[in-house]
This record gives sequence, C-alpha cells and structure tokens, in this order.
Amino acid sequence: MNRHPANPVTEDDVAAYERDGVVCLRGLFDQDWCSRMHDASVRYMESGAGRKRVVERPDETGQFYSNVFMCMENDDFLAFRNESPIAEVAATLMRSKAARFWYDQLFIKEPMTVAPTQWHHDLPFWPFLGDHVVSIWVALTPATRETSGLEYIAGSHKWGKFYRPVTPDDDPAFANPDLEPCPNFTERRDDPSLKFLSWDMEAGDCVCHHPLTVHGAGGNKSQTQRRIGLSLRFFGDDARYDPKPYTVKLPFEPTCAPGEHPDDDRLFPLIWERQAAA
Ligand SMILES: O=C(O)CCC(=O)C(=O)O
Repeated sequence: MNRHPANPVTEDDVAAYERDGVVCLRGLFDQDWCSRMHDASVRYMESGAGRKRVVERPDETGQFYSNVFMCMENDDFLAFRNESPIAEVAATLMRSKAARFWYDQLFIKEPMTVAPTQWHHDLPFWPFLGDHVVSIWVALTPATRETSGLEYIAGSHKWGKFYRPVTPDDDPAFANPDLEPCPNFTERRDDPSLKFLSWDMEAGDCVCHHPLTVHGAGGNKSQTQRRIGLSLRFFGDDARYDPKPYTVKLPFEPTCAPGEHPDDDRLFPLIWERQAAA
C-alpha cells in the first residue's frame, strides 16, 4: 500500500485548487488501498456501527448511508488516515507546514437512490474558521454524474457566503436560522456566471475541496453500481477554533480557546508535518 502519492501533486494542481476551490487528482491511492477501503466501507455499513444516518424513502429502492469518525474505532480507517498519502496531499494543497486530522466520513449511495446530496458548503457545519481546511473525497467505486459523482461550483469559495448547513435527513441541529439557505443551483444551470465542475472518477481518484466551495450531487441512477466516497477532513496552519452554535459537537471540550489554533492532539491529531517528512 503506497505511503506517498502514486502520482505527484503538481504546482498546477495546487493552483487549480486555489482558483476553483476544488481539484480532481487521479490515481493517488494504489489498488491495495482501494480494495482494502472499499471492503472496509461495506463491512462498516453492514455492521451497523458508529454514528450513522440512513435516508430511505418509501418510493425508492435505494438508500443514502453516511457515517462519521470511523477511524476512532476501526483499524482499516485508522490505517488509511495514518499510513496512506492522504495527509501529505492535504498539506500540499493547503500549502501548510502540517496537516491535523478533523474527521472522516463515509458516503454510500446504493443503486437507484433518488436522494440528491443537496447543494451546500462545509465550513458552516464546523467549529473552525480559516482557509486551511480541506476535504479529500476518495472514490472507492466509479463515480460519474449518472452515479452521484460530486459536482462543484468553481470559485464559490471566494463568494464571501456562509450558507445554512443542510444534512441529507434535514437534521434541525444544524439548521441555523441566522444563515441564508443555499440556493438550489440545479435550477441555475443556464446561468453564464456559474461554472459547474464534475469529473468521471475511477476508484482511487479523489476530489479535494475548500470548505467554502459549494457542492452537491444528484441521485444514483444506476441499477447496479453502488457509489462509495470516503471523505477525510484536515486542517492546517491558519485554522482557528470557532465554537459556534449549530455545528458538529466535539466528543469533549478541546484545550484550545476560541480564536486559537486547534492543536489539541487528542481531538485533532497531527498526521503529517513537512519538517518531519523532510
Ligand atoms: O458524497 C456525498 O454525497 C457528499 C460528500 C460531501 O458533501 C463532502 O464530502 O463534503
């Protein structure tokens, strides 16, 4: 299993990430990682473990399953966080000296799942501020527009917007009434001021997005192809702890104060450091 990116992350990749708020990187994880994490994801879903959400609708055959913090209790997810190239890639894209781990999240859309992933961006869900926060969504199956591959709006991380968080099951714990809802950009496909970005992905490809880049996905229209995405979130040097209401609850109080860099090693372990790597 590879420890460093199978293909190097180039300066052009970093520039695209900074310009568009998202970049697709191909073939970073070798076949061993892909098979191991694919199988671990299916096992995890089937075991019923963790803090899962499952959205099933009466008129559908499919389901949209998601779960978080798998690496706190599962050795495969822990190994992927600690031993795969993912933290190095995160630090490279953020141009950060270090990458601290925030959490991992699994998204599985079974075939024939109509439920979309609604348009949203991530930072309003989280008790942080800063530019150095990145999500790396690794495809563990093929993912295209047909099978609910992610779609992004280029440059939306620079709009200065902070939209109300929305979860697949409309959890009121996140529905901050002080924030404006995120528009349904699907209705604005003809708007020439918007550039929609999506990629046909194979297992082992990933999309890496800034926490304010607006993104979403359609349903999985395939009759047979399950779609699995494993998203790991990291932050870097400029991130600040910002414990606002309607955000993800931490398992316990961190040692850092609001406004400080969240360097509590128990909650946000340091996974990669440029100095140590050199
Ligand atoms: O996989 C999905 O449907 C949603 C992924 C997502 O929103 C994320 O990783 O931030």
